[in-house]
Order: sequence, then C-alpha cells, then structure tokens
Amino acid sequence: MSLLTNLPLLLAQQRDNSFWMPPPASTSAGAVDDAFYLIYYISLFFFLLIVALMLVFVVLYRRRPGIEQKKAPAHSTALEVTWTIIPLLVVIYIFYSGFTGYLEMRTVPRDAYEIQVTARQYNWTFTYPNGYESPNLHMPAGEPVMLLMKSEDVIHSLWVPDFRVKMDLVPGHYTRTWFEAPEPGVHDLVCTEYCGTGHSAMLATVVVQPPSEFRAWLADAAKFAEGASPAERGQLLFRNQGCASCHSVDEARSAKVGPPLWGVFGETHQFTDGGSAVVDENYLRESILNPNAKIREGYRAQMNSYQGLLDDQQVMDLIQYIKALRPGGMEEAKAAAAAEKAGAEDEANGDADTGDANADQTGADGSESTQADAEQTSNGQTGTGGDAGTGSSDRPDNDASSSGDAQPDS
Ligand code: HEC
Ligand SMILES: [Cu+2]
Repeated sequence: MSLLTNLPLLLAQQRDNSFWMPPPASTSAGAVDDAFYLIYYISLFFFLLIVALMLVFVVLYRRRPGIEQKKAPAHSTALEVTWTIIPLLVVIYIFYSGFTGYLEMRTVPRDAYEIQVTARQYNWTFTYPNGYESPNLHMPAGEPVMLLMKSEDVIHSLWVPDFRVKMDLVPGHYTRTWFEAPEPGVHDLVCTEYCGTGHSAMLATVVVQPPSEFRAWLADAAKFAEGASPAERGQLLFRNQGCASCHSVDEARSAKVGPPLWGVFGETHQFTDGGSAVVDENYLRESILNPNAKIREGYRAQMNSYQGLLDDQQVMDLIQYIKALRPGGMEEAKAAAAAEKAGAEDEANGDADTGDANADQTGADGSESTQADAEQTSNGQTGTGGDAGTGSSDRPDNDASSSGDAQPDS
C-alpha cells in the first residue's frame, strides 16, 4: 500500500487527532497533545514558509547576464530585534504550555486510589489495596489513580500510550505516576525501556471499569484466591510472577524463551553438562529457586532465581500447578477445592452457596460472571493459552490467562 492510497485514511485520522497519537483517554492527555500540536504546527508553518521563500528567491535572484550582483546588507537592527523577540515569545509560550501540563502530571491528587506496580523481566504485577494481585491493571473510571512502582531487576518503563503516561521503574527506588481515565475502556500498557530478550512481550492491559463494577471485580477476585486449591493458586502465581512470559503451558507445548511445561512431570530431562534427572517435586523446586544449577539441554541460563521472592507455600503451589499440567489435571484440582469449599460452607451456614460451588465443580462455568466475560472480550482474547489446560474459567483465571495470551507465543 502506498502513501497515496492511504492518504484519505490518514487525513481522516488527523481529524479526530489520532494520526500522530491514539485518541486521548486520560484527563492529562489533552495538555500533552496541545504541547505536541503547538510545536508541530509552528514547525510546519516555518518549514513551508522557508521552503517557499527559498524557491521564490532561487528563481527571482538567479544569476543572469547583464545584472550586477549587489552587496548584501551587513546589519539591520530592526530586523535583528524582530527575529529575536518573536521566537523568544514563541519558545516562552511553548515552555509555559509544556511546563503547566508537566506540573499537573507530576502532582498526585491527595485522594488518588493507590495501586502498586512491580515490574520484572518480562511482566507486570498490579497489587491492589486489599492485597490482590493481577497481571492486568484494573481501575475505576473517573477517579484519579496513583501507581507506586518498583522493579525487581533492571530498569523498565511503564507506558500507556492512550493516557500519554510514561514513567521509569528503577530497581531499589520507588517511582510514582498518576492518571485519571474519565471513560470505561480498554487500553494497552507496554514496557518502553529495552530490558532484555523478552522485552517486546512485556505487555499488559488497562481495564477501566465503572467504579462500582471495579469494586465488585476486586472483591470477587480477592475471594477467589481464598478458596482455591494449591494448583489454582499456583496457576495465578504462574501468571502474576511472570513465568508465563517464558514458559508455555498449553498442550501443544508451544515454544517460548524457556521450555514448555505441559506434561513435564515424570519426564527425564537432559542437561547441558551431560547429566539428566527425572522431573519430580525436588527438581521443580530447584528449577524455581536455583534455575542455573541444571540447564536444560537446548536452552540457555536465562531464568532468574525466585529465591526470596516466593515463600515456601508459593513454591509448593507452583509445583502443584506444574504437576496438574496434564489432561484433566486442573479439573481435578478445581473439583477438590470446590468440594472442600462446599463442605466448609455447609458446616458454616447451611447450603446457601453450594450452587456456586457446584458450578465450579462441573468445570463448565465459562460464563460464571458477566465481568469475567466482559474482560475476556474486552481483551479480544479467548483464554486459549492459560485455560486450554483447565477447561474452565473463573474471573481471576481469565485475567491471568488473557495476560499470558497477550504475550505472543513465538
Ligand atoms: C526470563 C524467562 C523465564 C522466566 C520469567 C521463568 N523461567 Fe523458568 N526457565 C527459563 C529457561 C530459559 C529455562 C531453561 C534453562 C534452565 O534450565 O535454567 C527455564 C527452566 C525452568 C524449569 C525446568 C524446566 C525443564 O523442562 O526441566 C522450570 C520447572 C521452570 N523454569 C519454572 C519456572 C517458574 C515456575 C517460573 C515462575 C516462578 C519461571 N520458570 C520463570 C526461563 C524463564
Ligand atoms: Cu521491561
């Protein structure tokens, strides 16, 4: 496709301000766009003026026989004052417009809703005030949200193009940024600081929800983690800790930076030093806490140790999840947890909630809640990677799996 055939399309985009940048979706985006377009149009004006005058002069004052060359004037105070004062006023205005917008972006409103962000090679974790963690950023519409951010390894940078927000995450140091999205919607969040081989897969989705829907999602998501089986908790951890950006868990064993983990339990693996081992709980534990002790043949030592980042229970949950990566494995884990939950609830308050638990048990509750659906569709994903093995989906699963999917498999 050539520029010419695309021109009408490009012009149409320019009309709604989405030619140079995506449509603005935060309260501070306007100031950024204003400063950008101010500079853009000033540059365009002078570019056209200079090129036009140049062409005119080239023709008008070209060398011709019989016309004597006149000396150029050496000095003109009026001219020099003009071409100093006018540009000075222009750049002062550019500074003013950029600086006021910048001040607003750097001044976090007092009542901002605080969400913690952790970046690591190659994924994001968003931690909400109630302790729930998710790989995608959910936030209420029409409320200022502050991100308190840290990195676990190298410098990353959080960028939400639609919000015109960009801020580095630096190891050993907290940074913060804030924004407010007036309307519900879905936006891309990317890492914009080259941080390693998986950098381009370091993606997340910003889901802006009506405030009541957001709070319901958060309460539900946090509840899910309580009643889950170890394998289910492991599944959440697997996404939230970024394992999914390097390891596939689908039955097709698709290739990523690290080895696929579907069906590995019980296999015998060869290592680069010539040794081999059967994949059992101890091998998995070592692989997570001391990954460089044994390097799988055909792979490189690209995994960082999770020593100190995961507690014992979390390592165990991850091991249980990897063990469950076999046909029917996750269904069994879910059924066990659901039965447990139903039993506990029966004891506590009759059978008020068993319907819910049964729905879990059947493993056919792909549409257990409308928000889960909304999220799945809003991400444009159908939980293939993460959920292929589970055959069932809950709200936090969807969140987790869609982030896993958001990262290209190849
Ligand atoms: C930056 C990419 C990356 C991340 C993130 C990552 N891994 Fe790995 N992992 C690898 C690579 C590469 C290997 C193969 C080299 C080796 O054996 O150390 C590997 C090996 C493994 C193995 C051994 C696999 C086998 O086939 O023998 C297990 C198990 C494992 N990782 C689990 C995890 C878990 C669980 C997490 C999250 C807590 C995780 N990994 C995070 C890249 C990664
Ligand atoms: Cu990064």
